[in-house]
Amino acid sequence: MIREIRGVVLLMLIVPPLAAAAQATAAVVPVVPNTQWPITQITDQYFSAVAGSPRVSGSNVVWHGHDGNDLEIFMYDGSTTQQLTNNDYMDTAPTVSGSNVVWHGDHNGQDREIFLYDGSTTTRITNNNTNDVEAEISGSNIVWRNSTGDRIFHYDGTTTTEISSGGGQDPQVDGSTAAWQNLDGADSDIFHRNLSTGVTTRITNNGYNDDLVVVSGSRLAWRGNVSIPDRRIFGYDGVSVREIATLNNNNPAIAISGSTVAWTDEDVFLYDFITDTTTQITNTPGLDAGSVQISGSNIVWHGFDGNDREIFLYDGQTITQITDNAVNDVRPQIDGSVIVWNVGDSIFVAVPEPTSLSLLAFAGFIVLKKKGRRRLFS
Ligand SMILES: [Ca+2]
Ligand SMILES: [Ca+2]
Ligand SMILES: [Ca+2]
Ligand SMILES: [Ca+2]
Repeated sequence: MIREIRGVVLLMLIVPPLAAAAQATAAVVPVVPNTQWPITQITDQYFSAVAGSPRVSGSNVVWHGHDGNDLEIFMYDGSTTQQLTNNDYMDTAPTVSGSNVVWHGDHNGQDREIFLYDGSTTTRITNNNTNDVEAEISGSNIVWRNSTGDRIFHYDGTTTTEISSGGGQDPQVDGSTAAWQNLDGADSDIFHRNLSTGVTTRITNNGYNDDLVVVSGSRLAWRGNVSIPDRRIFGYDGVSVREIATLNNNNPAIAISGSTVAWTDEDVFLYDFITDTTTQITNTPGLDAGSVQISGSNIVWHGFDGNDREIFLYDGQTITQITDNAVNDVRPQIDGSVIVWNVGDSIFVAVPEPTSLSLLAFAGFIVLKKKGRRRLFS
């Protein structure tokens, strides 16, 4: 009892005042069939769903697949598939930013190291005797966790810097901001670092575990495990912490892009940092939505259609049901308007057909180009 009271007092002292979570507006959007997003299967190789989704940046899709001996890294560039590794060790968990791909491999069958493929050559970023894992990349900034004391490292294309000296997990990076959760001896808190200035800021300091952090520019969102069963979504706008939502479900997926946070809490919800409003996008109780991802105004997730899981896309106006089949389509990722996901051991990609408007613009461009040429040579 005394401990409980102490805990409450402590919480009141160290938690900065939070804006109350805004009431969600239910703007439940009707679902339309997919008429504009042709689907291509890009591999039917063995794909370990345990290691996570395929990842996408621009039109580049990366994944690990089995070459008959062990796992290798593959990249599909929108038309052809390239095998980036060919060795005797397990290359897994790739992620991509532009033409830069990072992953970890258990080099020479020993501990795991981080590798970078820059579009032409592959470089080993780490060289030690312990596991380097959880690599993420944005532009030329790479972050990862080393298993010795759970230290977090940053590589800027030239230099490696230790950005957490211990207790770090789940590093994320976007542009010049890194974020991660870090144990403070009692529980985990959220930290972020400006990778340009080298300044690290502790975002939370409370008596419970904060995790699942996502980052977009200087904005963050994460889950606060306030108590059992009180789980909430919090956000940081670059200046202060705000409470975004109280969850019904303990295990949300959380994503962020620009000023928008998306999460699943059985249904799909959006929060906008600028307007400070929450919108409920779906209303299918019991048909749990999961694996939400966001890029700009495009949000993807998988949801149960009553028979199996399908991929859905909300573009700010309409929900399009991307898949409609009898198999489980799961773990979508999106960058721009390119969506990737997996079905069992296979990976699929959907790229929208040019709209009539962009076809017109393209036709206009050809006409202008021809006119220009004619003028040039006449
Ligand atoms: Ca290999
Ligand atoms: Ca290592
Ligand atoms: Ca905490
Ligand atoms: Ca399906």
